[in-house]
Amino acid sequence: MKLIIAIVQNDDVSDLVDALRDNNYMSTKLASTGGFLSAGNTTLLIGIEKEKVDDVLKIIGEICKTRKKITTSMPPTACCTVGAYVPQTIEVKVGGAVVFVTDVDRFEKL
Ligand code: 2BA
Repeated sequence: MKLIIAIVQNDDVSDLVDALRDNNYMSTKLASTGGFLSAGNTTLLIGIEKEKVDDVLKIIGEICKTRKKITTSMPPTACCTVGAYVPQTIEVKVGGAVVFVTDVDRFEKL
């Protein structure tokens, strides 16, 4: 058995969970926050048989879209600042999805 951990953008979650359910794949949604943008995203846990991993990855790839996000650079620490700080904006591409596939040693429903 495998566990797919998929970090997806909140805008894609509803469609993705629906598509997984339509294909008889169970998933668990966890609210999460990206370390770089400090913005909310969603982590899905999907436990499945090894042979079905590619099918699930295909569904994720079809639904999760790449988007551009604008973020503002952090101000330097007060100790080193001389004069006014002018924030810089940075554009980053987020997604479609960041996916980890791991082995499951044991799966039980107790
Ligand atoms: P965030 O950490 O908020 O990152 C959002 C996007 O910012 C990333 O998109 C990437 O394009 C950019 N980014 C991240 N760190 C950066 C840096 N040090 N310098 C410049 N740009 C940077 P994605 O790569 O699509 O990642 C989307 C979200 O997936 C991430 O949100 C994070 O929550 C998660 N993630 C990505 N890689 C991960 C990893 N290796 N381990 C755990 N979570 C990861």
